[in-house]
Amino acid sequence: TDCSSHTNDSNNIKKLKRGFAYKLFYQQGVWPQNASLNDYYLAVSYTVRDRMQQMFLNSILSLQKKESKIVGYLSAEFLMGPHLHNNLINLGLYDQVSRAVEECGLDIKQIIDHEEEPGLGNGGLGRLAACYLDSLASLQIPAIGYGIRYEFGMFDQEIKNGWQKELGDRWLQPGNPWEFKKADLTVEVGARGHTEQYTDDHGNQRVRWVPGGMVKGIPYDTPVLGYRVNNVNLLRLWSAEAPKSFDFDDFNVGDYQGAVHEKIMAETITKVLYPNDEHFRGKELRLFQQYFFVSCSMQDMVRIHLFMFPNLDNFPDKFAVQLNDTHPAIAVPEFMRLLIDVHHYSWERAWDIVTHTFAYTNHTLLPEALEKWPVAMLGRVLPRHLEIIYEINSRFLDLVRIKYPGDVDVVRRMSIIDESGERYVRMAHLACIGGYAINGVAELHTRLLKNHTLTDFHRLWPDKLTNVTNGVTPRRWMVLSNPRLARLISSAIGDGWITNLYKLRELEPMVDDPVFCEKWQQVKFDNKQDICAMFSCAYGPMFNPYAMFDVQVKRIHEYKRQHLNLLHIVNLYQRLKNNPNLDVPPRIFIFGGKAAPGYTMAKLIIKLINSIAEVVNSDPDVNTRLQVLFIPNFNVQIGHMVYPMADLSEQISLAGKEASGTGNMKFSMNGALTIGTLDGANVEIREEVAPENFFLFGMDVNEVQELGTAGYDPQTIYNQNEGLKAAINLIATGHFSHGDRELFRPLIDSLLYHDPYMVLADYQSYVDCQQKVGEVFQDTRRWTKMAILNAARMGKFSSDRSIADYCRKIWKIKPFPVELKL
Ligand code: 26W
Repeated sequence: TDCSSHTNDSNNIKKLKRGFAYKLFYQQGVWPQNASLNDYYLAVSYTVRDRMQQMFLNSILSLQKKESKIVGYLSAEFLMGPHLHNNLINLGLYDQVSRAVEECGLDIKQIIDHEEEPGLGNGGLGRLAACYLDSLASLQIPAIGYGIRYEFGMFDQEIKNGWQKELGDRWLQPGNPWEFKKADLTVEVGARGHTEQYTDDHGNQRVRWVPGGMVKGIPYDTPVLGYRVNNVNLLRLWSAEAPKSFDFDDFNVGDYQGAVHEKIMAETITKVLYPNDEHFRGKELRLFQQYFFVSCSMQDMVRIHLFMFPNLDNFPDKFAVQLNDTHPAIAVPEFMRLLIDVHHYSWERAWDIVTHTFAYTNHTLLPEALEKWPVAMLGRVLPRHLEIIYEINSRFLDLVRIKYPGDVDVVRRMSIIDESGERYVRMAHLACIGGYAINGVAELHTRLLKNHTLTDFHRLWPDKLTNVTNGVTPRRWMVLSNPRLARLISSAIGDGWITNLYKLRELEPMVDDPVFCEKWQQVKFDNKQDICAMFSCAYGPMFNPYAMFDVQVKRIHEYKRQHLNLLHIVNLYQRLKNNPNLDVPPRIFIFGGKAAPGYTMAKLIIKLINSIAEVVNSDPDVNTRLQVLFIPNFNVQIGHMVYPMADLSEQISLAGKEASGTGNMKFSMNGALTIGTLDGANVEIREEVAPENFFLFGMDVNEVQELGTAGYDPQTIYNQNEGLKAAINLIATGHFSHGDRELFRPLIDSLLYHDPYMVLADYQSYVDCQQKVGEVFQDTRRWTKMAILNAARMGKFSSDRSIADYCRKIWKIKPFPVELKL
């Protein structure tokens, strides 16, 4: 059989090569000798895509079976990352395609790296949606991810003179081989206009919305493979187009300019992803983006449902619709409108269907991130929806009044309309009221939702709010990005861990096997060397793979406290300058992440990182033991390199601010130890790996709260802590800015006079903890044991577990394996 599988292999490789040549010739229109790398990337991708079609079409067929319930995952962001590599892994074709490509005289890595990643998300929330699509397919749960096909995704970041510069992300330019345009599934979406009452043919009083304008929504489908299963799910992204471009007859008689203008206006709707993470801005175009994709998606699900059933009575049995944060919460009034105005349901029956359809995931506690649209704006853009929201609210508040007689304050607090000043529609309230389930994304986060942010809703409906702790997919974040580690693990315990991450526990006894431990260290070392080699092009051969790689990659935000990390670096720099014999291991501090273009303080933090790097890296007194590196343009692709090479993972947000974090999980799975606060999922990670394998520092949520009410004064701390004072003063006096004392003043002043995220309060605890980290790192055997135990205990943080929780607790849906028939 060995021999026959070998001939199968070589047969398949022959077929793959023929596939490449065919695609080059017929699809790309080039001879192999004239083909560019892009031609080859496309030819290989189309060949691989063909291998998915059988499963894809059979899966679509099975969606149309009455027995299977479908998850509709509504998300304004899907940060998928590159497709080719992932699809090769999920198909089990990596080795064969790699050899076929090699026999064409090319390198599979080159081809894989050529892909322009679809960065249609800001960070955590968008990447979570992508991990969940992977797990849904792998667990054989029928699902459609619905979102927006932004023409420009997350901006590309360049660092110029230490500052962030934003460049447009033209990801579709080279051609996207993974999507199918489905022109025949186009839908129409209205905007603006007015509503009117009328009497229908049967004498019923009805309302209709007469939109002022229409746009077309065109779906583009991307297949989402599961890991070694036949199930292929669907990512359906909507693109906006003008309805009758260049048709001058109807409205714009002979008005060429006007017609073109209308077309341009329509197409701006899906032009660009808003790059603001955790900060709400009430931009009208953003509101319409949200409504646009939600309306397209709801119409699409209704169409699918009516293809199988005579009416929408049983819609909630067929679809579980998840709202990924409040960005798609306008789905609640939109579905009411479709049911009442279009399908002529009564309010009561429509409400019953709606409230058995939606479930809402909350991803943030930051007040500035909560979406609230000015009533006037919402009424202008979506007049019918505002009426429906008012009616939902009025009926809901009646219920509240009956539950809490005489309590006018609770009515004011729970109302969908915020009437404390200018009137706003609170989207979180709409999502809570319009669905049957609400969830937070980590135990601590859910507890805080229950006790603070959503406490009134929790009191009203005690069973509605539950926790589903986030997870990440081990396919992309281990198998794909860390092949050395994946091979080592599989050679020790088999490869069952890839689909059942709890199996990593079988690694625990290996901590006493010195050979295994050495191999583990070698993997980490090789991963570190890879990245050193990569950066030697840009920086010269300065990075030392024996140093500790201390990494913080995530969006740049004050609550995540990159500047706390910096204060420690400056302190270490001063100690090294003062004492050349200081007994600390060499360390490279690595940062990566994007700042929202309008977030001045975050951009200043990036400048400070690069300024410190400039001084420290060129100072021969310290630069053999302390280096700082800012990796530009952190995205999924760079994440593939970063998580596997890290020794230390920085998860240092102020307790109570990070809803969950998911980078923390990716690091730990790849054998990094965490220095972190008791925030988000750090709490559960520490619980799983055991306290002795986690570097904990800082205040917990209660202490943060107590300090806040007692009155927090950062200046007192500054005055009482010599090391801290010296570090801040060094920055303030212009040591890292060529003597310029003004440059970093806004940051320094913010720390000294406000310090909203209590950086100074946690400073000493952080520095002390970092001291301990350094000591443990010098004991290589101990560090390695801790690292292995971290990875071994990451079972809980597979997105497979998260999705299984959603299925059981919220969606009430079971696996539905796809069978292949020709
Ligand atoms: C409207 C402005 C805006 C835009 C994006 C507000 C909030 C967001 C996202 C919800 C921000 C986000 O990505 N939140 C992150 O979600 C992750 C997945 O649950 C969590 O792990 C992170 O802790 C949370 O910050």
